[in-house]
Amino acid sequence: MIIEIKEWLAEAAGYIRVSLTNQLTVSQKSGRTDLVTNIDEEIQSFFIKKINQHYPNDRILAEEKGFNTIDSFAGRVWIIDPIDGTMNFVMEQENFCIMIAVYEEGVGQLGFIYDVMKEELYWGGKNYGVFLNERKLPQPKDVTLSEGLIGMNAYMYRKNIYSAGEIGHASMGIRVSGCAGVELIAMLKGNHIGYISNLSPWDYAAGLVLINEFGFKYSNIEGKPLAFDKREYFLAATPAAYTQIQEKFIQ
Ligand code: 2AM
Ligand code: CA
Ligand code: CA
Ligand code: CA
Repeated sequence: MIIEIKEWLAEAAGYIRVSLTNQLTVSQKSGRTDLVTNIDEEIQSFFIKKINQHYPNDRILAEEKGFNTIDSFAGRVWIIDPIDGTMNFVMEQENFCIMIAVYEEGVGQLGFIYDVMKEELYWGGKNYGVFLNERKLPQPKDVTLSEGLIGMNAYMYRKNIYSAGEIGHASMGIRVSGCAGVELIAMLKGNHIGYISNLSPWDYAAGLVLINEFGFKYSNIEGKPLAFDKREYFLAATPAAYTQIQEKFIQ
């Protein structure tokens, strides 16, 4: 399964890179800053077709076009974000990812975050470790809040939602990439100590499999398990920073 998924990702990423030379069709979803392109939809359809061909009994949860709810997490479930960071895709032509997760009976088994323009695939599985392309990544250090950079959602920072502004000021600095995948990659590399945002299940499903391998802590921002059925405020961090954020700023 891992080899197959890697082949699909390589094919999809190649298609996306070529598509950047053509005119994109960009539409608004809920508003001016919530975009979808023809490529998001084509890439999602590509993966759904592959999964239906090879694993016809599996369920699929994906961001676009009628796949964004699921009746049950029983059996094997694929969770797909065909382009994470669509705004970056449209405006920057970089800093966007393809994300795929495989869950079984609600437990994350495999996660893939592909930074398309850097051609960097971060992937791994339960009790398997985390890899960047073919190289196994080392465990990041358990750094405290005051010692590291933290990724944040710009709106939460600006409005100080759940004290995001104060948490940022207690850290070494905030970073805002506009892409959940890029933020979770920064944690896997040990560059960021955490990430605070407002996310849907396809934004975090793959990343959780990977950060879990490294012992990062994660939950909704109030400390409850992530629901996987709605958008909610999200916190992931090193164990040390997670505890500090919960105790000092949230509760
Ligand atoms: P997306 O590009 O796949 O929609 C930063 O905005 C991050 O939050 C991105 O990873 C983006 O994923 C995600 N996000 C989730 N819901 C969003 C929304 N309604 N508007 C903008 N970004 C959203
Ligand atoms: Ca979107
Ligand atoms: Ca996303
Ligand atoms: Ca998306």
